[in-house]
Amino acid sequence: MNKKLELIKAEALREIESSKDENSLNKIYKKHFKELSSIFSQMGTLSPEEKKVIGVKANEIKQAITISFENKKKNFTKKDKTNSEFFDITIPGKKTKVGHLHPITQAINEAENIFRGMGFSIVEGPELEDEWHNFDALNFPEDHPAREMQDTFFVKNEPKKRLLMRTHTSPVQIRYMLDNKPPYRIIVPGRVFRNEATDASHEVNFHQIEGLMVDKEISVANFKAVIEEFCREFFNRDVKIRLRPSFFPFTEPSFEVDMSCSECKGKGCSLCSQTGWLEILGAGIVHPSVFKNSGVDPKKWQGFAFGLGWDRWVMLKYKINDIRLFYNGDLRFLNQF
Ligand code: FA5
Repeated sequence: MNKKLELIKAEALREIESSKDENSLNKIYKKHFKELSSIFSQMGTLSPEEKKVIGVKANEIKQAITISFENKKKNFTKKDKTNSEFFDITIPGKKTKVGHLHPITQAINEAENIFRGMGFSIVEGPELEDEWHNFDALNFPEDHPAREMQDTFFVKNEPKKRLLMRTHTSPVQIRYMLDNKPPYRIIVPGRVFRNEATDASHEVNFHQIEGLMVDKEISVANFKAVIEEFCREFFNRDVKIRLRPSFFPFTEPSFEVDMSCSECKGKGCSLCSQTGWLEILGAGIVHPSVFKNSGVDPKKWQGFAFGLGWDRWVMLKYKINDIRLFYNGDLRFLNQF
C-alpha cells in the first residue's frame, strides 16, 4: 500500500504539472482522488500500527496533490483573464446611436444667438398661465371678441384666477416689465397652445418667439430694422416681407408681417392657403395701457413688441410643407436635422 501511495503521488504531480488546460486538470485531479479514496476504504484491513503509518502518509499525499492542483488552476484562471482583457484596437468601433435636438429647438438656439448679437437677452415664462397675464393685463377687455381670436385651453375654472395654457408668449412681457426697470431688449422663446383645427400651417401646440424693445425713442423704423436684420441672418439671404395693418389689443398701431411663401415662390399653394404669402409674425407699438398695467410710465417710455410664429419660420427656412411633421415623431423626418 505504501508503494501504491508513492506511485499515485508521483503520477498525480507529474500529470498535474503537464496538464494543458483547466478541463484536463480537473479530470486528472478527479482520477487520482478516486484512487486515494479507494486506499482509504481499504484501511479497515490493516493492523492498528500499519493504519497509523499509512493513514498519515495518505493524508500527506492528498494534501500535496490538492496544493499542486490549486496552484495549477490559479495559473489557468490568470491566463484566461489576460486573454479576455486583450482587445484588438484595429477592429472598427461600433457606432453608438445618439439623439439630437428637435429641429424647432435647434432653430430657437440659432435665433437666440442672432438676437443676442443685437443686444437682446433671453427670458422665459410659464406655459401654465393665469387669465390676467394672458389677457387682462394685455388690454383684452373682458368679453371682447379679441379673446376669441385665440381659442383657449382653460385648465381650472376658478372665477377669480382662471388658469389656462398660454395662447401666446406675450404674457411674459407683463411679467418681465413688472419685475424689471426699463429700458428693455428681450426675446422670449416658448411653447404656446390653442384649441383650433389643425392643417398644414396650424397646430394646437406650436412655438413663438416674443420680442420687446423699450427705450426713450423707439419707432416702427427700429422694428423694421431689427426684423429685416434677423431675417437676413436667419435665412442667410434677403427675403421678401410685407407689413399689413392689423389689430392686437396690446399694441397701437398693430401690424402683421408676411413673408413670400418659399414652397410656391408666391404663386399660391396649400401651405399659404393659395395667397402666396405666409403670416409669420404679429407686432406693434406697445399700448400705453400695457405699460400702465406693468408699472411703466407710458409718457417716458415707448417701444415695440412682436411675436414670431416660430414653427412657420422653420418651415420657411427648410421648405417644410406641413407643420404637423414637427410633432408626429416620424424619425425619417426628424433625423434629417
Ligand atoms: C399673437 O399671438 C401675438 N401675441 C403676437 C404679438 C406679439 C403681436 C407682440 C403684437 C405684439 P397671433 O395670434 O397672430 O399673434 O400669432 C402670432 C403668430 O403665431 C402668427 O403670425 C403665426 O405665424 C403663428 N400662429 C398662430 N396660430 C398658429 C397655429 N395654430 N399654428 C402655428 N402657428 C400659429
